[in-house]
Amino acid sequence: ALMEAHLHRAIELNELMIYFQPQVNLETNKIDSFEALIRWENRKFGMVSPAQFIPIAESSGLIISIGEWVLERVCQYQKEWRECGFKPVRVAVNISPKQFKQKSFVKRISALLKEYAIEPKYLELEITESSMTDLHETTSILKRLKEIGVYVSVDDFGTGYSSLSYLKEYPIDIIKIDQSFIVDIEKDQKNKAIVETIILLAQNLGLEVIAEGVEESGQEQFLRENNCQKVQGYLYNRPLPAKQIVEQYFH
Ligand code: G
Ligand code: G
Ligand code: MN
Ligand code: NA
Repeated sequence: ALMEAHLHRAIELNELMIYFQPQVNLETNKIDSFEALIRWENRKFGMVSPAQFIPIAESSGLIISIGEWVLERVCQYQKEWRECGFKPVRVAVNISPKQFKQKSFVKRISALLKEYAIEPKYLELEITESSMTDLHETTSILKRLKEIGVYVSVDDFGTGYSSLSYLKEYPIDIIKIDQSFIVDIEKDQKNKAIVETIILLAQNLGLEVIAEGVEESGQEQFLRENNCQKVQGYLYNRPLPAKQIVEQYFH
C-alpha cells in the first residue's frame, strides 16, 4: 500500500524512465529493433524493478496512466531521434491486459502515431496470452491494429494457458520465446525440443521469431543452428538508458 501511494506520484515526480534493450538480427548480425522497458527510481525505495511494481500498477489500475506514459514517451524518443537524423528503428512496447482492453486503446495508438509523425511499422506492441482471453474482443482489437499497421508480438510465448488456435485466429506478427525456455537450452532436452518446435511453428506460420534472455554464446549457437531470426539478452546488452542507446547505436 505504501509503495502504491508512491507509485501514484511517480509520473508527476518524473521518477519513471524508459530503458531500451537492443534486439539483434541473427541474419545480419545487426540491431534492428529495441524493447522499451520501464524503470522507476523513487526517493524512498530507490530503483524498483518492474517485476515488483507492474503487478501493483495492474491491481490498482495505475497501469493505465503508466502504460499511456510509456507509449507517449517512446513516441517522443522516436521523434527526437528522427530530428537528430538517426535511422528509424522499431521499438517494442509492453502492453498490459487492462491497457489493451481499454475502449480507447486503438484510437490512442493512431492518435499518438499522428501526433509524433511516426510510421506505424516502427511501433510494436507486446501483448501476453493473458490479454487474449475473449475471442471476439481480441480479434476486433487486433484487426484494427493491423489496419493501422503497427506490429503485434506475443510476449512470454508458451507460458500462458492459451490454446494454439489463437495463432490461427489472430493477426499477430511476432512470437517472443520466453526466457524460461532459453535458460538451460544447452542441457535440457525438453527445452531444446520446445524451442526448436516454436521456431518451426513461427516459420511455418510466416511469423517473425525472437528468443529472449540469451546470456551465453552456446545458447546463441543453438538458436542460429535452428534458424531463429532474432535474439535479445544480456549476451548482447542489458536494457540501457536512452542516452547510452544514442551513444552506442546511433553514432
Ligand atoms: O525490465 P524487466 O525485465 O525487469 O521487466 C520485468 C517485467 O516488467 C517484464 O515482465 C516486463 O514485461 C514488464 N515491463 C517492463 N516494462 C513494462 C512496461 O512499460 N509496461 C508493462 N505493462 N510491463 C512492463
Ligand atoms: O516479460 P518480458 O519478456 O517483457 O520481460 C523482459 C525482462 O527480461 C526485462 O525485465 C529484461 O530486463 C529481462 N531480460 C532481458 N534480457 C535478459 C537476460 O539475458 N537474462 C535475464 N535473466 N533477463 C533478461
Ligand atoms: Mn516484453
Ligand atoms: Na518474456
